Amino acid sequence: MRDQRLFKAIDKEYKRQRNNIELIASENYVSKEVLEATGSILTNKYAEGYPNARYYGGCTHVDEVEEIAREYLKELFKAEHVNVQPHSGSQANMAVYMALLRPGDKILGMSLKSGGHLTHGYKLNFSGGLYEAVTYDVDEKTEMLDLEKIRAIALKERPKMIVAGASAYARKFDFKAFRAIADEVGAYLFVDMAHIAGLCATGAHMSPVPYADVVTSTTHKTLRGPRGGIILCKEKYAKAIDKSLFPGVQGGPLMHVIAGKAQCFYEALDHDYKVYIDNVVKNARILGKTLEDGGLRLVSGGTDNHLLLVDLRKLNVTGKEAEELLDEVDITCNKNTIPNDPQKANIASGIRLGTPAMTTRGFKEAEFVKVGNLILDVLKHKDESRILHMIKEEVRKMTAAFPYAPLSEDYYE
Ligand code: DSN
Repeated sequence: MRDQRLFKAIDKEYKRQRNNIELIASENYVSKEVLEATGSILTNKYAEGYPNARYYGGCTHVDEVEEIAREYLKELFKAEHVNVQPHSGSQANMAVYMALLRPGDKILGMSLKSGGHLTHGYKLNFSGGLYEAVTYDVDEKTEMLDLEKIRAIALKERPKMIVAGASAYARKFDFKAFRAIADEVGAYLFVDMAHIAGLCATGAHMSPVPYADVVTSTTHKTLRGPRGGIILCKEKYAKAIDKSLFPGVQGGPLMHVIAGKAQCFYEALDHDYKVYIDNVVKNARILGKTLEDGGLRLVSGGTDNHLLLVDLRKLNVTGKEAEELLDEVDITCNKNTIPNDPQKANIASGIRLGTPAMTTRGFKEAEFVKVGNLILDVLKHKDESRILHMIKEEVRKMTAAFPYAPLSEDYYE
């Protein structure tokens, strides 16, 4: 017996995902197989504990599932130890803090306004409430991280942990340099690679794994898996991390999601995934160039990864307006503050755009040039409904040519 209201809502969301150009930098489209594993009967099983040490009977087969996930993840990142149970990136991060720190200890992370994440010390998040959080910013002029400045802050503040990673930063992290700073001040180095995990896996970005004490990630961004988190660490922290996540932070693991993660890691080990990530990066560059050629400014002057932070002030449009205007023509993105933004966070002067999702759909450079021009047209003709209507039709044509149909139509209706 299906609840009609519920399945209609799912159907509408399916159609939105299918029809829209999806440019949210932290989203992606999973494969049919990831969807099948995540939607499998494993959702019925309780399995508190870890393989071969569970608190429930009947765990033989889910043990196998979790071992497969662990094996692939270790191989993907050449990690000494992994934990595939975090329900989310935030819970993975919480487990890391709880394993290595005591409340009141000092952490040094990238500020939210420079592109950092809530869990890197934001005052309204547990990380800023339980720990004494100090932050580093991007340089005012270059809008990039300046490792010398970060070193100076670390030497002054003497944090117990340095956090590297971001949600809205288009440039590379020098994890080796972060390691050197952490060593100089006797701090742990914790890297949250959630956004760039796919790039780190394939070599399109320096991997943090050899340098960091602990690394976390989500699995649904560039990694293209189900929503969830993971932790990778040096063997010497394995026990503390595992204990901190369970029973410290979580109870029963989501075995169906762990199965989805295993399938995702399996796919990421394939050569095609490397080609995909290379295309994600190429596509971000060309999208950025198209927007710059059309008169917009990119924060930091470009991108090295899968995302772009676009300053809209030249066109006299706020981030909120742009997000809404683009939504009207079925282009999905999110407003985002830019460094030293004169606007509040809920208005913002910029948008964040990412190429992972549409690259999965098969968009290449030519399509991203077109997408860039459509975005420019929307922003330059925001009051001309006839033009906006034409753009929406163009968007529909483009997404119809690169379909997303992981399951049969019947499933959704
Ligand atoms: N909220 C995520 C993002 O969109 O970047 C980070 O966890």
